[in-house]
Amino acid sequence: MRVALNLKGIGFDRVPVDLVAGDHRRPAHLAVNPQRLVPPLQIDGLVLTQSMAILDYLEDIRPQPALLPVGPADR
Ligand SMILES: N[C@@H](CCC(=O)N[C@@H](CS)C(=O)NCC(=O)O)C(=O)O
Repeated sequence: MRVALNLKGIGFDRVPVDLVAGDHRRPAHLAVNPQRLVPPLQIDGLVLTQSMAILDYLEDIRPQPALLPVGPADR
């Protein structure tokens, strides 16, 4: 996700979540993602919680530069 955000020039703030320490099970993270998983992305008033959905959303709102080649075979 960070690679895609950087590639597309979309600024973001990182919120470290230490899985080993159990940060993802604490109220602060559960308030963002009750699924207790990382990475969530808060953007445009939304909270996206699945990596593929996040990449798909970023591709939609900022098509260039594209994450994937145009042709199906190249993809
Ligand atoms: N389907 C989710 C999976 C996310 C996921 O499994 N994240 C792991 C870290 S890579 C996680 O949050 N693990 C914490 C746990 O399972 O308790 C996605 O693609 O974003």
